[in-house]
Amino acid sequence: MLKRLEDLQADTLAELEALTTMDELRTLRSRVLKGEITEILRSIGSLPPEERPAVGQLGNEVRQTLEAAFAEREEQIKAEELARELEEGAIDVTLPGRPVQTGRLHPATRTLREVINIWREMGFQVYLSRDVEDDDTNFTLLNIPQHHPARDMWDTFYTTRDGVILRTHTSPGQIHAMREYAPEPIRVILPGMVYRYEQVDATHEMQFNQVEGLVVGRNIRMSDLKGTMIAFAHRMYGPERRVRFRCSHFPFTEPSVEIDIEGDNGWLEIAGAGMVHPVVLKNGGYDPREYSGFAFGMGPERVTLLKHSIEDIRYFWQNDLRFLEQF
Ligand code: FA5
Repeated sequence: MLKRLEDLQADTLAELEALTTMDELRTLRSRVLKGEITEILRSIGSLPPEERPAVGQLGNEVRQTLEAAFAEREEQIKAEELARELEEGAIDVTLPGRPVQTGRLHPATRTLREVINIWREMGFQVYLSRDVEDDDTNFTLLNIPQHHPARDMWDTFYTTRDGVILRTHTSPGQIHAMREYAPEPIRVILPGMVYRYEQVDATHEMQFNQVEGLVVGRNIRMSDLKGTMIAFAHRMYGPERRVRFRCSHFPFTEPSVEIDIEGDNGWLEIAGAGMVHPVVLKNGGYDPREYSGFAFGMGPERVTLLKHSIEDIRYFWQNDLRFLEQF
């Protein structure tokens, strides 16, 4: 029995020296201290009485020695594990950082915001109007009766609901704004998407933004319209930029003009405009004998084409990163 105790101590100390992890140490500790030694000490009762004191004494000594050895080895292993963790998890602070991929605003959104800000600085409020319109507001109330040939100016996306369409321009918002504010004076812009069943080419898209402008008050004149549009062009493109007004026709303005701005690729039409037609003022709730107004509708995508000398409007919605990343 004494020999068994001595062997157990020697073997355990050797195993303790060899193991390297806390898990192994815990397994060994419970096997030896809770298992084998306890078993030996319990069996003392079955020994001849004269052997019992020696075995009991050695048993206790071995247990104390091993407990101390386990405690000491435990400290060592914990220190080793900590050192290993620190080494493996070490951060090399001299490595170059990984670049964070950030998105940016779409060039069309950026110009739209720039355009809106210029109008805001010039005293215009933003008025949001709906994308889905009824035929009346998009056409009839804007002095474009049913079956009138002027409807052909805007190729329309119809819905399955009778009379419900996608707005072909932001001008129907004029009616909503006037009906909300009449008879107060108005100075608003109405930005938003418009939709046209259009033959797509370098300057025409099916879906594009417009920024409508509407000013209504007493004594608003054509010269106010011209001065305002020139002031916008100069704020957007610089004071040297040339602007020209061409006679045109829109059923909801009289007289009507189209506004071109000169760019690297020649003149580009960026807006239609004119003095609000008396019929439209009346439909909006203003007495045309007392009130007058001007309105315009510009295409911010066209404004962007001009600003960055982009040759084709189709780049905007093709989602080609080589194009988009340039902005
Ligand atoms: C209109 O839509 C009129 N509602 C504008 C208006 C408002 C006139 C108020 C008078 C008073 P037009 O179809 O020309 O007009 O379009 C206005 C502007 O939108 C154009 O000058 C152009 O800048 C832009 N635009 C028109 N069609 C397209 C298209 N297919 N793709 C991109 N931009 C377009």
